[in-house]
Amino acid sequence: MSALPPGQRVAEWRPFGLPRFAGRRPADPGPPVLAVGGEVRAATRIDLREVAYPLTSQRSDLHCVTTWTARDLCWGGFRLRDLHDDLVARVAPRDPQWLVLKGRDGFRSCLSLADALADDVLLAVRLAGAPLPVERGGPVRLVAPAHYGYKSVKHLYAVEYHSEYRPGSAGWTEHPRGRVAYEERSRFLPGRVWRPIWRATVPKVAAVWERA
Ligand SMILES: Nc1nc2c(c(=O)[nH]1)N[C@H]1C(S)=C(S)[C@@H](COP(=O)(O)O)O[C@H]1N2
Ligand SMILES: [Mo]
Repeated sequence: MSALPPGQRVAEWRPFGLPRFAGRRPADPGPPVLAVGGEVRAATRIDLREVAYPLTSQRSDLHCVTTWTARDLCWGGFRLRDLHDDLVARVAPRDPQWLVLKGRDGFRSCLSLADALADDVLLAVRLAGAPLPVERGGPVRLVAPAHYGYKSVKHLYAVEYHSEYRPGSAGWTEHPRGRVAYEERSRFLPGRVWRPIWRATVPKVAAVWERA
């Protein structure tokens, strides 16, 4: 197994987010259909039950910015790059630099397009050999293993192209790139300094989750 990135600790596979989202579940997870829009000439919808992109599987770790890591998760799904390649001509994004990703619980994030086109960025529809359960972000979620977990939006229903970075639900605390290898946990302070600050939020999020 690969080494743990700086500042991370192995944890049990645990569901997590920002405190205000930890207790939420989408009332209706809905079908695996994505609305594609933003700064485009023509918006469209993609039904993932009908696409011809190759289904791929991968084992990867999930690194939450609060310093826990869930190891060796076996995802199945489509490469985001295949979706992008398919879409570019159809929606004609004007100056695509960033993707805004939206989840049905109201959570959203923003990933640079360059990062989103990496081999290991998936639209996951399966986990451990079964359809992705709603607790893990079903019916479809993003998986971006090289980035902190806040980029891996669960219950994904919309993908938008934008020319500029738009902060997600974590606001200014979300790093625009959020690369784990560079410990881009947040802005303004080095990642090392953010470790204990983020870690201190864990009990609160855990309590909210337990109650939900
Ligand atoms: N829709 C949605 N996606 C989300 C979140 C959320 O609260 N809502 N939390 C994010 C955070 S901070 C992390 S660490 C991962 C956790 O994924 P898991 O619940 O599968 O462990 O989901 C990310 N995606
Ligand atoms: Mo997280």
